[in-house]
Amino acid sequence: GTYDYRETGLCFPTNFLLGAATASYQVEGGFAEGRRGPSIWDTFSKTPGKVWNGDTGDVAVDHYHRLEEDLDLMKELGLEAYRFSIAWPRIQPQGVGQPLRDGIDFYDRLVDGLLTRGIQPIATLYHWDLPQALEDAGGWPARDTAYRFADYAAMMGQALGDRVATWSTLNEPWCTAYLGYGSGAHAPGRTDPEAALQAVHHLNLAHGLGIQRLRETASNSPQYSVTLNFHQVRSVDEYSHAAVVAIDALANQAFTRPMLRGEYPRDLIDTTASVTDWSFVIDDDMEQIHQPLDLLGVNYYSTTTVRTWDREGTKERHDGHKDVGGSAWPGADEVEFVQQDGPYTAMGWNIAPDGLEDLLVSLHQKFPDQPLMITENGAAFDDVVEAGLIHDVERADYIRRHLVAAHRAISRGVDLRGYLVWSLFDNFEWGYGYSKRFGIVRVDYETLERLPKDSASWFAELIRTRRIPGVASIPR
Ligand code: GBH
Repeated sequence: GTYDYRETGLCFPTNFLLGAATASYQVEGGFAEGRRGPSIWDTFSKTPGKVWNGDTGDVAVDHYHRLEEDLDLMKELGLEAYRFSIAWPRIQPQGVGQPLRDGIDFYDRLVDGLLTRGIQPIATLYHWDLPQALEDAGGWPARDTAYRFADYAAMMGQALGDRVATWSTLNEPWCTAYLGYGSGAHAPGRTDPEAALQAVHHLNLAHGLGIQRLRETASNSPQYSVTLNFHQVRSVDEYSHAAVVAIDALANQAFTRPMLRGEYPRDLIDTTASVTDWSFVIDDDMEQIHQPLDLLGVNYYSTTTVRTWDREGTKERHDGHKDVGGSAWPGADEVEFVQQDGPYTAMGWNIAPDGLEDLLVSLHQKFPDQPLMITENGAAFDDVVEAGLIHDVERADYIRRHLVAAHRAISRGVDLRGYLVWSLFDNFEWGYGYSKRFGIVRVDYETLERLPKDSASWFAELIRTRRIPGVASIPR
């Protein structure tokens, strides 16, 4: 589009929640504390060649040992909400059996520490750190993992259900299924297209069962949600409609349709016909999955552009995940991923706030009664420390433009309840280890010192004034 999203001064209502997000394996460290069991990410990151530089989450940003300091920092920034995830292997080291007291205690202290500081706890049950023992028993392609997840959800509901403001079952099941079992770029690093689709279904089932078990155990009235990473798909030419349909089905509708409508769409069945007949969908699975949600969490970073594959083979296939062996797109063999126009972040992802506006509006059109929340948005850039300060103007500008996009979506009728920046801290960026920094707060990986970047001051000013500040006016 022609609109550049650099408006300043737009105002958000006081009930529009502004906060930040992290995830357990990316920040906690303390990998052997309290009899925590190994997760698939411990195994994966310790397998040579899987993560940049051999980095692991053993220490991460040591949030496990710096909880009080980090809570104080959140308070100083004025965060209204903090989205964190619970490390399943801290609660059940083998993925089954009685919860560990130490694990529960840690999240008890986190939730209480947030509440004392007036910050809403938004808890995600699963942000990719599956107990290794459950992977050994088959992982997400195995139906039993969904039942294990439901038991774990009930345990957490029992432990924290009196205080958590918002529960989210899963973070980005797309990544778990397709990067974990399809492309192999994420733990557990399998490359089996049918296993990826079995994982899709069992993640959906885990979500539905988990919501039901949480509801049974809650003693106040929390909100229930899930977070999905949508692909805002565009095509390059008029012949590529089929490619858009296939990618939209695999990326988006594979989750939204069962969760919000209780069905798998025809487009998904057709796209994956060469891979599976979906005979692992049994009994009343679709009813179990279809549970009302108070919020649908939207993670958004960039857009995706596709073209129907040139069958003469003259064009080079561009797929961000091809280097790791498998495909992240089971059955979509005729889809070519096209290099998109810049500017780009340090991840090489294109910056496109109009994609966020389009995505929010289209979700609202498809699911008109469904309240939405942006549960992740942010950017990695190569930060430079100058005289003890980080003038990360590009990151502040990225966040600013996406907030303008969110504001425009609201004015077009979207029921959008909040915006959480990814991430509060620089942290373990999965396959990229510590080489990519998404934080509004810098972490020095030698000393583990925290240093708020200019984007943090900018974000704090937004929360204080409820108006989108200009980026040039970042307080120094
Ligand atoms: C989120 O994943 C995660 O929830 C979070 O833990 C992570 O740290 C954060 O974002 C930043 O990565 O790969 O070239 O095809 C986002 C994962 C990013 C996957 C964009 C799809 C599409 C571009 N998504 N990606 S490409």
